[in-house]
Amino acid sequence: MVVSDSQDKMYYPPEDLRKDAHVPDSNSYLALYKKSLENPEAFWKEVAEEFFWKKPVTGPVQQYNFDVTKGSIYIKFMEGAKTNICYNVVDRHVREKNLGEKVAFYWEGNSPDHYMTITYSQLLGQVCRCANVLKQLGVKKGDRVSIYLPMIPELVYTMLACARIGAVHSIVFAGFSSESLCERIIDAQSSVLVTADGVYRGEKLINLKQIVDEALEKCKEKASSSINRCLVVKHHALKTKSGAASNKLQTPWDSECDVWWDEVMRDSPEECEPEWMDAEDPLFILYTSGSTGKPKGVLHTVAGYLLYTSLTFKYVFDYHHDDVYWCTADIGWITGHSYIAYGPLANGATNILFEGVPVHPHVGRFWEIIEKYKVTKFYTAPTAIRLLMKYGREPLQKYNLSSLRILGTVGEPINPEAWQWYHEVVGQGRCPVVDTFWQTETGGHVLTPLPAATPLKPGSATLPFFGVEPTILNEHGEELEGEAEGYLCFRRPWPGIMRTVYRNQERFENTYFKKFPGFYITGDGCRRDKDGYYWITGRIDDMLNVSGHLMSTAEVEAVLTEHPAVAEAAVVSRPHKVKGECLYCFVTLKDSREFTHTLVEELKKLVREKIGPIATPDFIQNAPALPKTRSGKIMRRILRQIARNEKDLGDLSTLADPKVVEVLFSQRFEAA
Ligand code: 6R9
Repeated sequence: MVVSDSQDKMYYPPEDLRKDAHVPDSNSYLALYKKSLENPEAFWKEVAEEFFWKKPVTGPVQQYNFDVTKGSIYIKFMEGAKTNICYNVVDRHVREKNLGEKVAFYWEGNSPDHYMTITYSQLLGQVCRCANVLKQLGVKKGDRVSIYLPMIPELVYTMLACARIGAVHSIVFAGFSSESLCERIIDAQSSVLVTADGVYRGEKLINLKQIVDEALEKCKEKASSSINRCLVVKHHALKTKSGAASNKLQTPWDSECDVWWDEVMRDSPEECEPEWMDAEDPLFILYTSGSTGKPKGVLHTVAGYLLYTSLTFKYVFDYHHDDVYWCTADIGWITGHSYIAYGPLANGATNILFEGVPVHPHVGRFWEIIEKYKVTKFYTAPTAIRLLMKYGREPLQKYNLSSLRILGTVGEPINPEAWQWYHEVVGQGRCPVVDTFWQTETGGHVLTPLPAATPLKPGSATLPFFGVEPTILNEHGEELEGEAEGYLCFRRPWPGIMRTVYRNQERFENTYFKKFPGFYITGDGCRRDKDGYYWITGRIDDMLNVSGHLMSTAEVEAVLTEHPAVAEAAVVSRPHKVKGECLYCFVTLKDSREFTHTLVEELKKLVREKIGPIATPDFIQNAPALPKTRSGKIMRRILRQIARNEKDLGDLSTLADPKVVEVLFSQRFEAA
């Protein structure tokens, strides 16, 4: 790889990659990009030709309104066409492409002793069986199904089964607490919940069914629970070698509601006609943190999501038939939905489904798996890279990583140090690193390099994908030309963008379209450099990004103030070597309450229980008072500076009581 001498180091695509790449150079990228903006109808129609349509599109390919001042926001692609996404990502390969025997998934369990292979034909059989089971449990087109499963094949079967019968899946990451699960079930009004008895995450055994039962109990307390049936997978890897179920796990059971997966799947037929859906019918809901604290149910629809995840996967990872692709995300997040399930399957790719964690049973697990399956395309998060960097080169040197051709990152800005390490140590200098910027809301990559076409700059997500028109706005909503920094927005939709917030169109419009009429606002700050490259500078709202997971400060504050000793709480982010950002919390106690170690532990536990382990605060500082404006607004900017030990606080004149700051500074935590 050639490195230019300019101030921004550029990394040029390796020659051998360009030979058979889909987009082999920057001119081809520019020509296609131009076409995608100038003639989106023709561009997306051509992409759609790859897929099966029960009824082709006859009207316009895209219709939208992005301007709140002109009426309600809507986005439609291929409306009126009929298709089924499950048919396209599974049946099509078996029936039309003769790929039935091709491996769809290598499943690799938490323990290296547990693994299995699933071909496209086997996938089709299991998905159909599961679809018939769901029907038998009363699920109909349009109904919601909540899924709370670890990274096991049944998770993929269930989501595709929903898509097959036209049910809307709502997957909840199986690390979320019962409280979070309950909130998401109530919002989605799901009629069926699919879960497992338990799972090992590293050394730790988690009793999922118990968490589910607590969640359902809470649902009943808060509203009448919508869940009629709970389908429970017996996680076979939990069985001991002798075949007996692990005695460590007690699975609570309610025979009126609960059904064992194995029992109903056994007799379920392997044939199931797909439900032919309108292009704009809902496909899934996925909850993402919102700045008011309550999660937003991001809604994606059938055809646009299929076209977009399929095309981004093909181009961004320069997918070829003999690739072995691995994305280390969990399907509970959007990255797993788009780039473990739908995108790769739409291309008929061979994919790895990994249940474990990077450091179990040893810190070389990722590298071991890459060697074992000869992975060619590898996609992970900066937080994982930073974690593995800590162990140095040695764990990698034990394994053969020469199969790797392209590396990808997602989830948060990648610091140049981690980028270099990923490129030099993991990719041995041979593999382009595609830094893909996108969101749950965007459905797929929106700013990203194409590995054979885009020269790279470490830390930049580079240039827009086809159909995407980014722009940078200042505080007054003026579009900035050339080199600039401000709010990252988009001027028009692409097929994969969300359609609404489930059952809350108003929140959809307020969150993404109100601030700057005519634009979708991402919530991220961004700089465009002299070469037109985009650099994400981080969230500009009250959101935090811990290990690639987005959460809102308001959500954590709300939990902290639930504790009887806490009067007020303010949460800010502080940079963290591995997690990117971590939670630094200031709590003001009620009179007569004492700030003790026990209290700190109680508060951490509360957050873990209410939100989940990913939200566990790293620091909780006693704040006799919080810095506030005269109108009573907490000045988070100042708290952020205290947490980061930035002494130059600038203008404090709006503070009601400047002395507060000194006190907080004197008690701050030093680096961990
Ligand atoms: C896919 C995903 C979205 C937020 C997004 C931004 C941050 C994601 C990034 C990135 C810089 C990248 N983000 N990818 N920041 N560079 N390559 O992560 O979706 O969980 O909804 O988070 O993550 O802040 O707005 P989601």
